[in-house]
Amino acid sequence: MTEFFPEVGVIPFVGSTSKDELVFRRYDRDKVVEGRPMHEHLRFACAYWHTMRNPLADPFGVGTALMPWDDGSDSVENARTRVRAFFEFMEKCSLDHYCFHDRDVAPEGADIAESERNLDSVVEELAAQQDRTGKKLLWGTACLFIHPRYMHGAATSCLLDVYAHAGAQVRKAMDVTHQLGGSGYVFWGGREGYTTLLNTDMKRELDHLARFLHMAVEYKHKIGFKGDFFIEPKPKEPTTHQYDSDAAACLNFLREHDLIDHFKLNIETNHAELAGNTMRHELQVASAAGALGSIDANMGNANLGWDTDCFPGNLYLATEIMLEVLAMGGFTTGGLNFDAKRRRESFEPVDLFHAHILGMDTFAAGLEAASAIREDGSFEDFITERYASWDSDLGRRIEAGEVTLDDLHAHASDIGEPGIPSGRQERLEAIMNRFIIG
Ligand code: XLS
Ligand code: NI
Ligand code: NI
Repeated sequence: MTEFFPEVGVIPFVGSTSKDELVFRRYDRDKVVEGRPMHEHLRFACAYWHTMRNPLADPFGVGTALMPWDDGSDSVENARTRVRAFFEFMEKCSLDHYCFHDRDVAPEGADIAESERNLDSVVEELAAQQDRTGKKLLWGTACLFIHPRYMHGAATSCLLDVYAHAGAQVRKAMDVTHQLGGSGYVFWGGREGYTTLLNTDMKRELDHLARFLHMAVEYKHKIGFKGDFFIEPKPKEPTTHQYDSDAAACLNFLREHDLIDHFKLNIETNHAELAGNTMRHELQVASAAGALGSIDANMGNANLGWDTDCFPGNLYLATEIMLEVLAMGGFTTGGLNFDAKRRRESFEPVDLFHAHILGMDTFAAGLEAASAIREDGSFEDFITERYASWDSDLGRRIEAGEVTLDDLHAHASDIGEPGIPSGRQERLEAIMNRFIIG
């Protein structure tokens, strides 16, 4: 157990009064909240690409991350060693799930056959480590954005041959996700968008994307994969405009192309922010459509307009997120995936622990605050009261579609000018603070 991170042991829960570091103050995995243990509510997942493969480079400087377990080569053996380091990290940090892209875990080969052999070898190691530790795969995915062949898109490429390569890669990534018992499979269209409309046939690209997703649904049934399919919205970066720009755009696309029954959404906080939406807005849009599947739990930086993928340390945000998760009755196949990277200056292995502890304690506190808010009922009562006029006979008939504009005209003429109550926003924000400050 001490081979890769000898300087850190299993992170214990010590409670909120402790001033120790490398401990959980709020994440008490078996503590029951609203009838279920914390770990079942939160379903934390560790992102392989950030934890094991992110060198912490930025556009101005090389990677800084120290990874003493990694020999820096592209060998399959090195890839298998990383898997063992990763599982030791998850064990020490009490992370029950993980997520990966095919190319994070195994090197791409000279052709498809070699890439698949490489992946199979690493998947063997992943399966062995899952068996040893009881950790589970939350979702798998295919990386359709790093290789130069995807510069014009993958499932939206102008080139059929590239589209075929993307199909081959997704097919294999689904196979291994199924093999590893993954509970979901994510489609994030990193290059599915455009940088200029001067060279783009948008309608044709979107139709191709829809056909691609239909093929994936067919393949899912063919291999008997029972997990959920998730689409992850993001408005921009790397392309100027990404087709899956936000939750509403994704839902519209899925409905238009008869895919709505086969997909849910994986909502990422930083992507919501880039789309100019709040995270809570995105979650409610998805939830209202019965399509809130999973969450990439990170956050942006208000001063930087790009995907900074910061670890989520914002209690207010975590509380809002957990309010939405609890309101939909909790996750089923999804969870909270830390799609987050340390800052470039936090380059030591121990910083991986500090970062995940920050995220886990923040969400544990958010869960408890959200549960207390629900028990208190102030917001629910306020909203019920705010819409109370709709509980009248006329309100019910409008909602049932039984009322005409003539009826509204008659009613409005009868009652005169309506009395208008305050929205009380600042009062409600103060109530929210009460639960967060404690
Ligand atoms: C990038 C995305 C990516 C997906 C998985 O911005 O968040 O990491 O979660 O492909
Ligand atoms: Ni993500
Ligand atoms: Ni992201």
